[in-house]
Amino acid sequence: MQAETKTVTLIGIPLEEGSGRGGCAMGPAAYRIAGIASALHELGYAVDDRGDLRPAPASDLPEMAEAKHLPIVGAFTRAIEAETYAAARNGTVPILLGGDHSLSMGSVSGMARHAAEIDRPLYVLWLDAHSDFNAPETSPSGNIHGMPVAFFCGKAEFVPILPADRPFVDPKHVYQIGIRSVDEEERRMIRENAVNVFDMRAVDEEGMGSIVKRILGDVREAGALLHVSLDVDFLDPDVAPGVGTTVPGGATFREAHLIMELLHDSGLVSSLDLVELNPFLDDRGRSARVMVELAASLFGRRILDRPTRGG
Ligand code: Z70
Ligand code: MN
Ligand code: MN
Ligand code: MN
Repeated sequence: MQAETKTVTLIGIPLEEGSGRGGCAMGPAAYRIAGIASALHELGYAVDDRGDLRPAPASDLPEMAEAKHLPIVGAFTRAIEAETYAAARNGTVPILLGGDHSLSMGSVSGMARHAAEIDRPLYVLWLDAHSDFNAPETSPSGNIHGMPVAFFCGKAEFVPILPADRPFVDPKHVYQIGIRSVDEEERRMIRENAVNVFDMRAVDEEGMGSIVKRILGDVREAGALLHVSLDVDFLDPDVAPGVGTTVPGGATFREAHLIMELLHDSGLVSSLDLVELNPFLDDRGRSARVMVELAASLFGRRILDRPTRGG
């Protein structure tokens, strides 16, 4: 069945400056203590832990009130883009251990560069309470973690962070589930750009399984790579309290596990972000452990064997 051992590359991102508060920088340490490497190793993967990226602030990027801590976030974007691209190009699955959600400006851009080189589209599954489609001009907070989707779709014009010829993700290839907090201008942006948004009402009316199977059908048909970005606040605060912006009415433990199991069965996932964990706000490591459990499900931990497509 498995011809060779698949490698996952862990990349720690101690970044919190995109979020407007302290704590997310402790995320990578919490994931390691919660046993992310051993969980993946037990599932049969070779685990290459690259440690934590710690780039110096970029001296060519200005401080901006509309995009706070741009020299730091921009330096991380560049380092993450390069590291994610290299990991994927080497045939491994990059897993970004965040860190706030601004890290996805780098991870998704790195995957977009890899996908373009192998001539395949990149699709993105965004599991979050928020759409994160603000631009510096529309953001009510100036926090860059509310902007990564607009950035990697080429819709948030900053001063140049990455090379001008970088490939963008088509917003029509972005699928968002769990959405329940969107700013006014942001709502207009996601509509204008035709982002595929499944808000909590859609989840309640249609069911998580049906939505995810439909999305995976689109990805398979397109022959695309699939990047998954999991924000802790996708989950209900009762399940995962360790996050700066808790929004009531989130995904249940069971809904989140179902997504991960369907993703694993699909064999389509090329890369993963685990973001917004704030260990300072967590309840004795509970949210860190839930996130590690979800990652393990995505990489094949299961209750019982089931026949899978092509399996
Ligand atoms: C708001 C903003 C956000 C995450 C909060 C919030 C964005 N839309 N994203 N928590 N992960 O400030 O742009
Ligand atoms: Mn987010
Ligand atoms: Mn969020
Ligand atoms: Mn298309």
